[in-house]
Amino acid sequence: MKILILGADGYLGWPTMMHFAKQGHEVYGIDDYSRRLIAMQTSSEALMPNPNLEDRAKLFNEVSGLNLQCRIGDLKDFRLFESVFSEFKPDAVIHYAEQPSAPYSLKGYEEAHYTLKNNLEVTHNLLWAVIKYAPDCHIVKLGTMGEYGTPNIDIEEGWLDIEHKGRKHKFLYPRQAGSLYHTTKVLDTDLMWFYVRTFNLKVTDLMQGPVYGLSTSETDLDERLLPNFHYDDIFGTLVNRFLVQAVAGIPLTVYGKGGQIRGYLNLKDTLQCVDLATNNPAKEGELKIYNQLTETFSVNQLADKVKKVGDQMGLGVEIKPIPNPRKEAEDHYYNPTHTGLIELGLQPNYLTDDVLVSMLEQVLKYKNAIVVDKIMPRVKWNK
Ligand code: USQ
Repeated sequence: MKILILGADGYLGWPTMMHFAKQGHEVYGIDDYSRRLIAMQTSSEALMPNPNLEDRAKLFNEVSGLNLQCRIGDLKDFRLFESVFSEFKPDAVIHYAEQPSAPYSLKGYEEAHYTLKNNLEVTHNLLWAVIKYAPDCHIVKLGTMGEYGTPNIDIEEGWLDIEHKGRKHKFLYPRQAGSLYHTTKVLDTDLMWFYVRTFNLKVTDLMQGPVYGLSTSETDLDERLLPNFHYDDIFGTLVNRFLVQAVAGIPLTVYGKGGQIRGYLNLKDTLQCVDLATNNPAKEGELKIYNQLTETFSVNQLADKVKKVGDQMGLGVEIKPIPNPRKEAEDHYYNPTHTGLIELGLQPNYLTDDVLVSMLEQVLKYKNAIVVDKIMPRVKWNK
């Protein structure tokens, strides 16, 4: 297949580029380096040095012999889509090109406005590029489990059958997100559903939970191919942050009561899921939705797991709850269905002690690069 990856320089985008090339596909990636820029502006740089996208592509070519095409540009400009679609004619587009940080989206007006504008305009431009230039192209869009929020009923896989006054209808499962970033993903979903039912597009929406890890078959080829691994309060996701805190000797930053439950997955499983979704495309006029997670944990359970393994490695890990900077439920029901991707063949890599040990060993190699000032929450919206 000809696969176009939007957001190719990101934590998920870069490993996805290498993965699809390894599977024998023709891969083209686009990125505007906005994550690198925001990281610099907010002192939130990643732990390991990451060569720029074109240099990474050259390195990957040297170690694997495989070719990655790259382009740096802003997908808010529809002319970039027009140029790439007429040149490359993708069979599938993997869309990661969004501002992905909940704290950044609520840092202030400028950041909120940027997140809203960037995320919706890129999604909307993509939909029109497909309508105009490649109506058969399958869009695989990264959504988020956070779109659903934490309702007091089971979370279904995207849709809900409603019976009301004796009549039945199937609707998108209700969404009520906990940050502006997550809300842009809800709005994306509505945009996609409108264009799917109106223009018969083929779209798969992957409702993903927080991802952890840095190892994939391809990143293991060379340290310089590692994804951008963040541990700061802006881009760092929970497990990655806890690993770095354990190594740096900083008490694990449990926010509030620590009863917040989310559905987590290993970076390796993100690649499996995106691969399965791409190889099992939606039909014309279909919006397929999968809940992309492999297991659920509360913040406290994760802190305990990291402490147990860290202590066995002699790190002397402490846990210290701090006031929650976010407005979110700290003690709630959470039971999301996640069978769709398993039925397609997903073989989960669970968060075992061995997986934690190997991630801690990787982080230990970069212990001296950890900047402690990046760890405590600097953005608060729980006023
Ligand atoms: N949390 C802590 N301590 C910390 C950091 C986070 O207790 O030091 C808590 C948060 O309050 C939250 C949970 O851990 O309850 C998860 O936080 P997170 O920062 O790992 O995840 P989140 O902000 O929700 O966002 C991340 C990605 C986002 C993706 C989302 C999936 O940044 O792009 O969409 O995970 S989900 O959470 O399912 O919506």
